[in-house]
Amino acid sequence: KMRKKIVAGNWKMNENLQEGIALAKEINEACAADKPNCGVIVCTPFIHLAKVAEVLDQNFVALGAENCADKEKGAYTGEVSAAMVKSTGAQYVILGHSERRQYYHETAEILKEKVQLALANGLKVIFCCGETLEEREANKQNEVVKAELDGSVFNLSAEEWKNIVLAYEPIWAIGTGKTATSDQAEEMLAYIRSIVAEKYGKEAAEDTTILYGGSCKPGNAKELFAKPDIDGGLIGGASLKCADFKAIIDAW
Ligand code: 3PY
Repeated sequence: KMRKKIVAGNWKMNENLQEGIALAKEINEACAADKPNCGVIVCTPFIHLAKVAEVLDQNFVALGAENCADKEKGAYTGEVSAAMVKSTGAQYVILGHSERRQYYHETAEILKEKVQLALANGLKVIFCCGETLEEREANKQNEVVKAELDGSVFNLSAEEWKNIVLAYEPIWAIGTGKTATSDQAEEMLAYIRSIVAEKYGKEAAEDTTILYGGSCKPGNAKELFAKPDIDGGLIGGASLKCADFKAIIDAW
C-alpha cells in the first residue's frame, strides 16, 4: 500500500491530566525507541492537548483532538473552536464519531460545519462513519455510510479532500468487544473507496487513508491491516494501554 498508514488512538473521556501526560510520555518513548512503520496519532480530550503537545515528538506521534465546535468563535459557553485546538499544537481532529452523533445529536449538517472549520484552521480531519446493528441487519450499511459521507464531506474540494482521513466504525462493534470480521471490514472499506473514486477520481481514492475502528486490538490488528483496503485503525480502549497500543502499531 502506497498511501499513508495510520494507527490513531481515541482516548474518549478517559485519563485525568496527570494520567494523560504520563500515558503520552510512555507512548512517545515507545515510538522513539522503536520507530513505527506507520503514522501514529494520539487523540485526547481538550484538557490534555496543550500539555501533551509538550511531551510528544510529533515527528513520530502526532496529536489530535476528539471534537471541535461547529462555530468559529464567540458566545458559545463550554465549546472549543478549531482555531483553539490548532493553537495547542494539535494537527488532527476526530469528527463524526458515532458517540458524538448518538449522545450529542450531531447531525450531518453540524458535522459539515465542523469539518469546514477544522480544515479552514489547518487541522486534518479523521472523519468517522458507520451503521448501527439494526441498519446492518436490514442490509442498509452501504446506503447509511454513503449518506454520512454525502452529508458532511463529499462537498469538499479535491484540494480539501487531501486533508481527510476516513474511519469506518460499525456502531455494533464499538466498545462491545464485537469486531467486524476482517472480511466485513474489508468489504465496507472497499465500498467506501469506490464511492470516493466516483466523487474525487480513482487516483484520489487510492491515496485516501481509510481506517477501521471498533474493538481493534493487538489480537486482531494484523489480520485487519493485511486487507488491501484497510490502512490502519482508530483505536478506543486499547489506546489507553501503551503496550497494547504499541502492539497494534507493530502489527504494521
Ligand atoms: C473503538 O474502538 O471502540 C472506537 O470507538 C474507536 O474510536
